[in-house]
Amino acid sequence: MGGFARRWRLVALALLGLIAAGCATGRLDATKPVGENAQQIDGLMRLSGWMAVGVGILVAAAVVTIIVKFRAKPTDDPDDLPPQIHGNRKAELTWTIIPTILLIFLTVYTLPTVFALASQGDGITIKVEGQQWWWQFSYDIDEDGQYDIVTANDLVIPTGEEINLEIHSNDVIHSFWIPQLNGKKDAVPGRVHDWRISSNEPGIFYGECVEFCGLSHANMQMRAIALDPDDFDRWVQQQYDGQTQARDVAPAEGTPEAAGATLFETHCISCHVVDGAYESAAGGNANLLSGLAPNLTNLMGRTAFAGALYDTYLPDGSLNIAELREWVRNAPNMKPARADNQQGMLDFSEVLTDQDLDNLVAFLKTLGSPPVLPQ
Ligand code: HEC
Ligand SMILES: [Cu+2]
Repeated sequence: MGGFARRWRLVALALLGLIAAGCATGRLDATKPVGENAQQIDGLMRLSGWMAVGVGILVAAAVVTIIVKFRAKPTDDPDDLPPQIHGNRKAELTWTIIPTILLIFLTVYTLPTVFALASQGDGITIKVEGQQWWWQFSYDIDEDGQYDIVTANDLVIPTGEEINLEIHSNDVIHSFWIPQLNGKKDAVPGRVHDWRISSNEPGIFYGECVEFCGLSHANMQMRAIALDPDDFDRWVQQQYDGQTQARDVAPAEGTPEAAGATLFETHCISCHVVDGAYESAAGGNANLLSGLAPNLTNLMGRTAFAGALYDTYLPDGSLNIAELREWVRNAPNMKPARADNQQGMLDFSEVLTDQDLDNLVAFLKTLGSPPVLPQ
């Protein structure tokens, strides 16, 4: 095979690779909308996409036709030029008017969608807080102005409702995106951005921070867990039960859980809230840039931890003790964070003994009950 053919084979392979990479949608997939908002965006994408395909085919066909039809023939005299023309009113009008009509058509379809997506839904309102590098969600279930439930990384929502989101940032600019539920919305410090999401079917839908926000930006993921309204009510009750448990039920003396609780008070309570007193969760730790650390009251009720980077449960349903224990031992090792401890958890590998770690994990296991999963 000659060098020429080999070069073309390489180019073809590279192109194929590029195309294949575009197909690998993974867990973030905007082409499979499950709610009203994402469906509207998807509809627009398809409309403009197919229009572009049509225009592309027409232009390519015209170029090929012209190349073939007007190519120089061997019999042509190279000095004999064809008639030299400047401007052609008909052609100029055609390629001005057609795109104008296409663009007006697209505008007419796009504008109502833009306004529809920006309007408020009739469902519950959830406060979303982005911070380096995890998401916090706060619910005011009884609508008395106080947050009743605060959770992290798992955004649990009822199906069939337009959920209103109030998107905040506690440090730098982030962007909230769960592709199957709606488009992107920035989280900007000092501002509240209204947004909404919805799902027509129960399921787990993956999302991520999509505005570069520092070291662990790629590890700032989340999961929307859409539950049937009955299951959602069960989840709310489960969260309340977890709060009561954390507040009122102390581990029996002399148990590993009790030893873990004591260690937790010594090493962890400066950042984490576990008593269900959610007001204090927002009180803030002065050492953290965001002021916040995940509320752990219902830790066992979440499918993932550390910015949804790690699964709380293994496929067989058992607790992912190995990674949870390693996280408590040396979190920066499992998720890069700034060395000055302004973000993320501290490295406790020099502080806690193996026995301490076992006791702490035993205590963490008492926080809430296993998640309510979509049916
Ligand atoms: C300096 C503040 C700070 C201290 C002290 C601290 N943490 Fe954390 N912790 C954090 C932050 C911030 C996160 C979120 C990190 C992330 O996801 O990037 C976190 C995350 C966690 C998580 C995962 C929670 C979730 O839902 O994602 C667990 C579990 C946890 N910490 C346990 C502990 C334990 C146990 C201790 C005490 C040994 C401790 N933490 C001490 C700040 C702290
Ligand atoms: Cu971010």
